[in-house]
Amino acid sequence: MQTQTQEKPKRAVVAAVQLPSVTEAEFEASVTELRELAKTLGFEVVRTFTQKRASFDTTAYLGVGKRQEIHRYVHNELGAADADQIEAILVDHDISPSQARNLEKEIGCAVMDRTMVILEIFHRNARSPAARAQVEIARLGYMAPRLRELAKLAGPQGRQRSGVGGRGAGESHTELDRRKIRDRIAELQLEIVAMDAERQTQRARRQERRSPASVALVGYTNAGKSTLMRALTGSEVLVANKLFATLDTTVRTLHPESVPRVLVSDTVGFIKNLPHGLVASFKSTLDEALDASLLLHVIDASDPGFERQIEVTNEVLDQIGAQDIPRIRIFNKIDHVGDSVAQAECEAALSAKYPSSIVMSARRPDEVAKLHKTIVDFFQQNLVEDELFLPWSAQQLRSEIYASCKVLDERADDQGAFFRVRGEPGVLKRLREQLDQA
Ligand SMILES: Nc1nc2c(ncn2[C@@H]2O[C@H](COP(=O)(O)OP(=O)(O)O)[C@@H](O)[C@H]2O)c(=O)[nH]1
Ligand SMILES: [Mg+2]
Repeated sequence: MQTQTQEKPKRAVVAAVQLPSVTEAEFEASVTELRELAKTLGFEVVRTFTQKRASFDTTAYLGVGKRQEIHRYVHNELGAADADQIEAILVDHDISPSQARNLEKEIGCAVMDRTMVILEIFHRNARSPAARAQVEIARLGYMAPRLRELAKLAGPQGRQRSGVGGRGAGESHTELDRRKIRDRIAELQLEIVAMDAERQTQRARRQERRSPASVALVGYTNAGKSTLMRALTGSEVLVANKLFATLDTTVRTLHPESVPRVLVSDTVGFIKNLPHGLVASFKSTLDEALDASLLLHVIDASDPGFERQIEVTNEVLDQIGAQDIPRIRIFNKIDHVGDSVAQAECEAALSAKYPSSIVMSARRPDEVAKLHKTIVDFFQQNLVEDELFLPWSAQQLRSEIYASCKVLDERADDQGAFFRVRGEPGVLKRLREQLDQA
């Protein structure tokens, strides 16, 4: 599990070429998404450079004029706000190793393309062994053609990619030749098959045991999952648009605490413009949502494409086997939909079309509190009422009862105390066993 990183954000610029076949809206959405993805990796994107071209420049993706402009900016000749160094240029397409190398040399900072950025996010989010293996396959698939070209291209120096991709770009893989990569992919695929079987039984076993009440936030990047997570778990310190917020521990307890205690987890976000080769690793990284007993599907109501996004999310959740997990749809960012009249209209339309959904803003504490209550209510449905008897001789268990159940009533006679409680069946069973032994 990851812990929060306190290091200073690395500064980066984003650059993108708009081809004639791409509409303004599509282009804007893709670039915005790349900026969000960069934030997830801990970059502060200080500037975005765009350019319309009939095709990508074969030498270095961007045209020569744009390259010079970025060079001047990166080297602070345009009077950038402060002299902090810009560490990377993130480009919104997949570029060839020679294009990357030329751009890197010319501008004087590391280059990451879209796939590399996404791979690094998946890498950080992959928890299960199967997800890690799947991400490694995608990474090897990404590296293989590049290694070939690099080897041809540049001899020894060409093999040294910049450090920004870190584990993402894999200097350690540069010495692997094509055959080794193919063998490694095959080996990983076999491991995944074995792990799949293992995982099914593990999951069944876990479900049998008293499964803790847990909620997973799913949805597109930028929908507000991490913001909601922080709002629901009370980790306010991290809010205020902190750049590293998304890197913090991704499992927390619902706050204020409830009976039963509810765990909330953030999952890797869906990506609008997901390169085809990354679909499998995305799904397997999302896989941890399967451990939740309730899914909160977060949707950005202010995004014009949200309906299509709902469809895609539904499809993928079905594909990973999450179709039976209860789900609540949350239309977030309602505060971001025009003025108050427009917001009211939008809310009415959404509530009519999606009857049991929640329309809200993660920025409104009263609405977050309502969502908190909805979640607690959901888990309290499963609670059962019971009566426990605590003999005077076993008073040490008294605090245990209060900690793990909701005590509705307590009365005492000369033998001990009687509690009328509500709690999870498994918890009550365990308490009874303890009381019997006492
Ligand atoms: N206006 C508005 N912005 C929000 C809301 N929720 C989140 N945001 C912003 O949307 C951006 C993406 O949020 P984030 O929680 O990182 O999204 P994630 O990718 O789903 O985790 C951030 O800049 C948030 O501050 C909301 O309800 N209203
Ligand atoms: Mg997030």
